[in-house]
Amino acid sequence: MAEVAGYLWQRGWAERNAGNISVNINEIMDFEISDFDIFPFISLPAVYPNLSGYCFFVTGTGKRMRDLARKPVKNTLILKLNQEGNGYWILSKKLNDDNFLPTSELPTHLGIHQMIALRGSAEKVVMHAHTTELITLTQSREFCNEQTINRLLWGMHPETIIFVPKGIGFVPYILPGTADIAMETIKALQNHNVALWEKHGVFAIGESIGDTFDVIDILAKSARIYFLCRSANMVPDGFSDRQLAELKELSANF
Ligand code: 2HA
Ligand code: ZN
Repeated sequence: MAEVAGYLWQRGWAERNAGNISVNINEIMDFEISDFDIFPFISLPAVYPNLSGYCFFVTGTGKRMRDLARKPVKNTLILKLNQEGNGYWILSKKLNDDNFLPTSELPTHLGIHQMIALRGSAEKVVMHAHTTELITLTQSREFCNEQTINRLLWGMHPETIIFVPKGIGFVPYILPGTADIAMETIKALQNHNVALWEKHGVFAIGESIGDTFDVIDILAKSARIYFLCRSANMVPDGFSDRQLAELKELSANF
């Protein structure tokens, strides 16, 4: 997580406290805890029954990716949901420690992890970043729909359709941190690995932190090629439908 947090900062996708990451570490947290009273307990505004007892490694609220890159322990926490799935203990802090809370986007992160648990797929990581190139696209109505945005991004570079064959799901602007944006993001991630929030950033899911970053990086590269063409006063040709179909076929064998 520290390595990728450094990349997010270097790419300019994590200004100030922007971005957050959560990892489902349930499979590696297999020890028993006898005394939960020594840990801070926080109630959740929603219930996540499919995450009952689950453990997550998450970035802290207000923490900076550039700090996390150097000092991961000081900027992250480990939490464990209770049996009801409506609250959690912060296992990495004692009651009298200098506590901080998980990311402000926790409702969206948990909602996504719950969707993954329900369908039983292998993704463990949820990553949010303020990917400048992709945000820029959403500043124009013209690109604020899945069809246009995916056709454009796939057309810029062969790897985009190979590694992101499902494209991105588009989420129209909603106030961040709310139950509404969580719901729309979960919907978008049912058939995509990346959801693009209008005028804000991306939410991506993947099996490892590295792979999740890679998908965001590939999409941003496509957007960058598009903008470089436009700023050189060129209208990019993109790939033809036939070329894209051929690449998609190739991706199926990857
Ligand atoms: O973690 O990016 O959307 C800060 C944010 C909120
Ligand atoms: Zn954000």
